[in-house]
Amino acid sequence: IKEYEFIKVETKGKTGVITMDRAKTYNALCNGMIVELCTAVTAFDEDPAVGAIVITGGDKVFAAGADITEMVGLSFSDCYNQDKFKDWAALTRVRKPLIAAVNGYALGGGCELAMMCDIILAGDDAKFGQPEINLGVIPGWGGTQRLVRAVGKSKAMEMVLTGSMIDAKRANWDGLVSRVVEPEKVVETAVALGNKIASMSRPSVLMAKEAVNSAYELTLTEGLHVERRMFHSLFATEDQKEGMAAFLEKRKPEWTHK
Ligand code: CO8
Repeated sequence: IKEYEFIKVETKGKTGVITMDRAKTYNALCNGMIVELCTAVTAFDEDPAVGAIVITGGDKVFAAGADITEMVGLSFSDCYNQDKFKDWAALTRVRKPLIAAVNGYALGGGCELAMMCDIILAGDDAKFGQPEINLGVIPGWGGTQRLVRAVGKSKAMEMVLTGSMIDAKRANWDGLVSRVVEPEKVVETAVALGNKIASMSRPSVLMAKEAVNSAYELTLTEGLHVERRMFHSLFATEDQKEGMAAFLEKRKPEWTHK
């Protein structure tokens, strides 16, 4: 595993774990950290020994957003000509499930990073918000789009227009997170979830993620079509034969991931 400056990377079982590590700035997402996150996530995506990926900031904080010290002096053309932050798109091209394990603040780009993941687990101390309006800008990494899809227009509007935060309980009610656990259990719960997913047949997992994500992009008719074609195609795998045979023989399946 290569050396990183702003993140720590390890493997726990079959789950790749990426921990943001800039505690002094509440894990503010500097350009270097963004590049490292994308590199580490892509490396895990390509590693056949890994079946799921957890992104966390550890027990205290997830991330307080893009690094404001790096943005304060930018001009319009700095942002526009370089298409600043386009690298983030690498995270949304990952095929393996990404789990965000969130404690403390997930603000601005931190909240957007969590929303780029497939599942968000939160500690009961977690706080989510899009405070960019307080800085004279708006969310720029998908907050105005993914938050609406997660919690609906009215709640997303209130958060984006006022910069107000919601706590873990609200985020759970609103459907932004899948579950809330004790803060010190968030990372281990995310890893356990990652290992559970990684223990399934890999082609089914990848197709399940792709099919669910289609729901964000397609009409219902097209989405159902995509799902059905994927369902059909899984009958070409050895794992479908094994999974169904194992059920009927009342034993655990042994996946070949083929
Ligand atoms: N960037 C840089 N430094 C930060 C950031 C940040 N986002 N957040 C916190 N820090 C630093 C503080 O400056 C401070 O540094 P120092 O010790 O040197 O003074 C240190 O972290 C501790 O912060 P506070 O003293 O403020 O600690 P508090 O406990 O009082 O408050 C908060 C913690 C609530 C997290 C507070 O720091 C805060 O509000 N931070 C900013 C949150 C924010 O506005 N985030 C949005 C940033 S913009 C963004 O993410 C846009 C992404 C899309 C861009 C795409 C463009 C195309």
